[in-house]
Amino acid sequence: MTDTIKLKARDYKSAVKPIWCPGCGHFSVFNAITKAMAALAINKDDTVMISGIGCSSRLPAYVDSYGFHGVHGRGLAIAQGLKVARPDLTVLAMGGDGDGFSIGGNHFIHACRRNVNITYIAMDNEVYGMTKGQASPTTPIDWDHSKLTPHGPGVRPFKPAAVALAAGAPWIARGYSGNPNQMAKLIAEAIAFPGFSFLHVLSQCITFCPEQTDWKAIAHEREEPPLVNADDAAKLFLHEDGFQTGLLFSEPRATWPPAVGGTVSNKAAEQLAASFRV
Ligand SMILES: Cc1ncc(C[n+]2csc(CCOP(=O)(O)OP(=O)(O)O)c2C)c(N)n1
Ligand code: SF4
Repeated sequence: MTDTIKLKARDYKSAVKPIWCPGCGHFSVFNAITKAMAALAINKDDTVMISGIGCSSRLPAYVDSYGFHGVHGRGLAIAQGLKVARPDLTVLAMGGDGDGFSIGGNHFIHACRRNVNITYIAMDNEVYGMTKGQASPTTPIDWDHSKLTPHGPGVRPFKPAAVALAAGAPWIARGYSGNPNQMAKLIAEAIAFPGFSFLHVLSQCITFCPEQTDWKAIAHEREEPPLVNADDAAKLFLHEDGFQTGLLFSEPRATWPPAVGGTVSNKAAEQLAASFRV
């Protein structure tokens, strides 16, 4: 089936209803994704959402496109493999801070380095929401709400934008669940960017971190244009407060895999597909 009429954001929602807690920031990311898909008039049949495991990773089920709810921390591996095999598809990977920066941290680093043309949306609520509120890699050092870390995790939080930059990500932006229109714009830009686009979203977990409603007063849109030089971006990411939103860094570079004429890799993919047929 090919879409022939211009679809609205709601047309990109599947019949599956989200089971997130009322007030969860992931609703906002979901709405922004469907808005961006409508703005770009994306063909659902050519689009795939891929995730790991977590509350945030439920998102592909709610979008009326192809989807793959993968294994914890492995969404990026699946997404990159798919894009390499089917470069014609629009591929979005997504998940939480636990999924992407803890168990999936190595995939994150190498996805930034490899620069396959996909979009990665990390919904960061600084906690493991699905497993009931343990500290994650981005939890503040003194967050003392979990019985497992009653005095706080005691380790410095991971800085996703700084790590992405150091690993070679060519496009880095930050959104906030309280600003869905800005997020929709960023997602559309991320999809259009020719390379690995990393969107770090501050997405509140209202259940285990109710104090994150304070983000409303802290998150602020960056007024300056995106940085185009990694040295400047390094200074920004190491010293900023982490609540600056917008497109922060963009420096396009060659994607992987390099063009090889197509026939060799297509043949390999055809042989692999044939081996699965009975
Ligand atoms: C291999 C493996 N280890 C651990 C788990 C348990 N587990 C499920 S979701 C999750 C963390 C989810 O946190 P996050 O990715 O931050 O997403 P959120 O639920 O906060 O959106 C964990 C540890 C699992 N499913 N598989
Ligand atoms: S536990 Fe937190 S992350 Fe999970 S659905 Fe509820 S509010 Fe969202």
